[in-house]
Amino acid sequence: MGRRLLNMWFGVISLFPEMFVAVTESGVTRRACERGLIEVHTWNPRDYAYDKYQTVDDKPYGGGPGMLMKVQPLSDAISQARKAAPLGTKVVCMSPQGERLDHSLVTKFHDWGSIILVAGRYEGIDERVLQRQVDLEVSIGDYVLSGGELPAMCVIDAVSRMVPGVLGDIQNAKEDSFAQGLLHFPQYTRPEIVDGDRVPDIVLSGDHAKIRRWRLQQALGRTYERRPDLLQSKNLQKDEIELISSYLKDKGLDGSVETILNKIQVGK
Ligand code: 21W
Repeated sequence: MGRRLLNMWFGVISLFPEMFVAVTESGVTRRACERGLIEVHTWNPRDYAYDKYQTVDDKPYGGGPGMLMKVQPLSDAISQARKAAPLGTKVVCMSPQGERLDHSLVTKFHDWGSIILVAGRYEGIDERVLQRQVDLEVSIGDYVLSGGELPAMCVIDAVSRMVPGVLGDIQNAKEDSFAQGLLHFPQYTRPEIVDGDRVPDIVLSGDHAKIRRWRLQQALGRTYERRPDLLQSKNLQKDEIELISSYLKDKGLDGSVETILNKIQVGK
């Protein structure tokens, strides 16, 4: 039962395991499954509900709208998944109350080598399941979804991209924009002109040093304009500030170094 080093094992607890074909049957994650670079296994709490109606939900004590996932079927599904998982596999519950998913958390999950993702439905999960069987709660952002399945698939997709071989030789996860901590530069493909809109001359120049410099300038400038929060922890070098300055001046905006530093430190 030896998992080849570097590959990733995903266990999923869900009342809708069929949703996970979105990762197992499409795109790079499908190829990763076919080549054994990732494994996605599902356990359905419904299969561990033994009453006539296979009940998996119940009313909240203390009242309130909606239903909760009841303890026993969910708890048994998690226990079964743990038995099949590599020893020491952590259990992560997708939850609006969780820590926000970002690139560093994705990297941490990849380093674990295996993970069990719990996708909840209804209005939530009995707190004792979280206390007894869950190591960490993770949210994908401050908006309300109908369940934890789409967030779990976000984790599977993002972590899978870090597994060597999943992206092929061309692409390198380390060059992905969030690995760099910057937004991506603008990209263009044929044709050269679309309704009079030209691809920038530099990109067509064939001067790769210049193109690299322009892309860095665009990545820094866009990050400064759209996500200044990403630059706060980056400790920008003088030449990087200069690139932001020239980016802003090219657009007819205030490119003074003082304004730039101020916006980055204050954060917006
Ligand atoms: C959402 C369950 C909200 C319970 C009426 C008014 C997992 C998620 C989820 C869900 C509530 C994630 C309420 C970002 C998400 C998830 C289902 C609580 C209270 N009811 N990341 N207010 N967003 N969502 N509802 O929704 O399971 S990770």
